[in-house]
Amino acid sequence: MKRALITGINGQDGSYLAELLLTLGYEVHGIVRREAIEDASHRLVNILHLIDKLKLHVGAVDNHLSIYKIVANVRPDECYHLAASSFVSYTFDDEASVLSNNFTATHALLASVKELSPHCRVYFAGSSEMFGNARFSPQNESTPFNPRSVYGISKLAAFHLARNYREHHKLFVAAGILYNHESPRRGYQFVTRKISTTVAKIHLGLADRLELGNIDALRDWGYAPDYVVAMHAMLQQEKPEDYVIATGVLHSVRDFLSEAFSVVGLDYEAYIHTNLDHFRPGEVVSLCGDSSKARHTLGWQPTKSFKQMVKEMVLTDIEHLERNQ
Ligand code: G4F
Repeated sequence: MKRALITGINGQDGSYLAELLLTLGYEVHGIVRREAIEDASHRLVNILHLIDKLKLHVGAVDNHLSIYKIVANVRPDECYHLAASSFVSYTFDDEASVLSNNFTATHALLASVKELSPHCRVYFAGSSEMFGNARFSPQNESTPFNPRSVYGISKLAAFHLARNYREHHKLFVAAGILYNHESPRRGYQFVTRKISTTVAKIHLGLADRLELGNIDALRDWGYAPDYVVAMHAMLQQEKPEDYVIATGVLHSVRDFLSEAFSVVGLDYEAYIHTNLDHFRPGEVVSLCGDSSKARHTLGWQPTKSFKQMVKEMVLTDIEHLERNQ
């Protein structure tokens, strides 16, 4: 039986990945913060349905000793490093935590794996934010990086570190350069979940407006459960490489709004209020991914359309709210 260790197991991607690996017969270990264990009903909500099947370890990913002890204890065959400060807006306000969480944590994990489990295969979660203000569109694995946020910079620094461990220490480290990916488990601060949950509230008479920033911003939005399939596939290849994972289709926040409100038969224009506080100082313009390499090498492809995904998010939020009313 293969043993996998997931950092960020209680997040959107971590929870879908844990489900996938359990289905494939893995022993699945995850690292969570002590606060999360103490407030499990909120902070472990994405994995509560799996909790009896998982082996959770309390630790802080940016603390070398903590990670070292967990890797020594688990001795994983595969390690998926998903934990990160990932909300781009917050990263404008708290640069030090972002750098520490995203860079130091990657170093702690790679260094521990190198010392203790050098045959372990590592997945590093890179991001389209590393391309930032990209000079070419769509972007692929050869497109030059040009990050515009501290989040993008921290991910890019960690990505280079991961490559360095691959090239100099011969560790099997594969990196996914993932574009936005959403689902009913997306954090509430991200625009898609903010919209789906507010549409659900409006439909149930619990809200009457939605405040947003730039609704003409464009994103390449995919479906999170599809993206964890790609992560796993990357670690099953003969050689560790980097892969862009994206749909290759751009939609605006306005498109998302229109689809989401149409699920409940409403016109979004009647509910939207612009809040300048939600505009970004360094907005990335039209990041769109070319995932030909992943499609060709991994046999990967998206399974759900944008429209189907938006519908699932809105309907799930309505169901959650009705259940908790
Ligand atoms: O949902 P968002 O906050 O996601 P963003 O910044 O694109 O980042 C996500 O995807 C990246 C690429 O995979 C990841 F690296 C990152 O960790 C994260 O998962 O914002 C999407 C767009 C932006 O253009 C933003 O300006 O929506 C626009 N937007 C407009 N009004 C808003 C709002 N975003 C948020 N969060 N809240 C608003 O009210």
